[in-house]
Amino acid sequence: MLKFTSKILLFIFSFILFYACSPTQPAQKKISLVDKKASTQVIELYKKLEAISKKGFAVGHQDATSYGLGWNYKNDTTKIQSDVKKVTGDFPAVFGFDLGWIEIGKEYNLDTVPFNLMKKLIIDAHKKGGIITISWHLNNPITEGNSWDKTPAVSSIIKGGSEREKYELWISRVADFLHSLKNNNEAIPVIFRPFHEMNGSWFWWGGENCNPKDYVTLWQETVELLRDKHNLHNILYAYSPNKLNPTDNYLTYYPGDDFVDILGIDIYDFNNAEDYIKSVKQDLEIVKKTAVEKNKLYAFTETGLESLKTENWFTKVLYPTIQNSGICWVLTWRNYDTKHHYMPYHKQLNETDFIEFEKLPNTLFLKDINSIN
Ligand code: BMA
Repeated sequence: MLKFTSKILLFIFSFILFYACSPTQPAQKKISLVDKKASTQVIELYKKLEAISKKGFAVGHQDATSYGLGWNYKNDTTKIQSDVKKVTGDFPAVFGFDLGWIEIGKEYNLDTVPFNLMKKLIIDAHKKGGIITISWHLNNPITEGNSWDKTPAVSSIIKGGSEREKYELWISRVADFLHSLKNNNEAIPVIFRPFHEMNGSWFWWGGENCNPKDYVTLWQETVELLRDKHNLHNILYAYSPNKLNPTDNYLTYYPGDDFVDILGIDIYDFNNAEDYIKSVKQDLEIVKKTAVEKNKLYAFTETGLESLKTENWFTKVLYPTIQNSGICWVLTWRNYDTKHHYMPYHKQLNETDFIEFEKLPNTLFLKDINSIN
């Protein structure tokens, strides 16, 4: 038997030898997720997003398969369609859904998508290799008005608040839905993006309607309810403020490194390409810098130009602005009707431009992300 001191020397020697022989590549930074018990699929999703960001960016669409111009899945569940697919021949890589109204026990969300069909579409998107991102336009818990009812409510739903019990019930309904997302008995990994655009004052959880301290508490307690009380381990959490105004700080409402997996931002083009390009460039630079410091991924969580009236918007406005930004994905908002849509459809002004956009080297649609390992 070796003597104790010899054992220590042997250990130190093996340690030095091991590192001396290791490849010279810099050590990969360790992934640190909000959920230390995150499923293998969640870890794989995170790595996939990282791999995507090195090749370009995944292209996403809100309610991509739920409805589009002239069709609605709930009226014909025999085929799964998408305006993006109709125009380009491929599905988007990211599929956005919204859980608004699940909290009040409705059978359909605030945009009339039935939750049982949403579940089918999420499972289908996952089976296709797509990435799922879920927002939540929840009602105001004080008034039961919608998300845009500005009556302050956040302090009432955090621990000790008068509506806490109601909020816990609401969360349990969200949890039940997220628990039900299964493929071959395995939980489908999703990106959850609640309480978005909190630096604006249009939702009850943001700006003048809520103070940042309570917002952070609400976020942290929401994560704890989903992760620890409801044992959900299929979630990545995304934080997404709206476009930063000159006095805004990206981190004012930041719930902390232990409560956020992906940094995001929402910026729309309000028919002013010049302003849009400037804000997107400026703000994505801030998001990138913050994400790099924190060793987290980042994404352009919502964007678009309502009705797409600017010609060549995708190739001339969006693409050059985000091409080298390092985002994992960009998601445009929903195609509701001819006045409220953010992706082209057949004969829409930007149809051919979007076909060109799909062919560009950095735009990754469903087939493209399926060939990334
Ligand atoms: C908004 C609009 C609304 C919609 C909401 C949630 O930006 O599209 O019509 O209800 O998103 O999807």
